[in-house]
Amino acid sequence: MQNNFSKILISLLLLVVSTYGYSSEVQDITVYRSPNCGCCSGWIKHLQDNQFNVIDIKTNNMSKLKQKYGIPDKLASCHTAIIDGYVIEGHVPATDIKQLLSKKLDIIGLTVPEMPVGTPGMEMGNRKDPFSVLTFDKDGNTTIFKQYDK
Ligand SMILES: [Cu+2]
Repeated sequence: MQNNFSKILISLLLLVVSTYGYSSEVQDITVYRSPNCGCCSGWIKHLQDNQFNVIDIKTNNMSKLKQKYGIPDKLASCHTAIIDGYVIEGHVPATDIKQLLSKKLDIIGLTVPEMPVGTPGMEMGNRKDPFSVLTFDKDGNTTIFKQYDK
C-alpha cells in the first residue's frame, strides 16, 4: 500500500515536471536596435513577458541592417529581430511570432511598419490605433497576417 502510494506520487511528480518543462520552453530571439530607442525596450520587455529569451544588440547601423535583411523602407520600423531564420520588424505581438514559427511560411518574416500606437511597446494610455501585421517576401510582396482593430 505504502509502495503504491509512492509510485503514484512519483508519476504525478514526473507529469508536473514534464508539463512545466514543456510550457516554459524558451526560444532565443536576437533584437537589433539603436542604443537610445525607448519603445524598443518596451517591445523587448513584452517578448520577455511571453517566454522569449532576448539577445539585445545595440547598434548605430540600423539602416544597413534592414538592407541586409531585405526590409524595404516602406515596411521598416525601429527595431529588427531575428528568430529561427525569420525577420521580425517593428512592434509585432508575441502571439503572432509564435504563430509564424508554428506555420513555417516561406517568407522573409513579419512586419508592423512604422510605429502604431497601442502595439506592444508603444502603449500610450488607452489610445489604440488599428494596425496590421504583414508578411513580406524577398520580392517585397506583402499579405495581411493579422489585422488588429481597436
Ligand atoms: Cu518602436
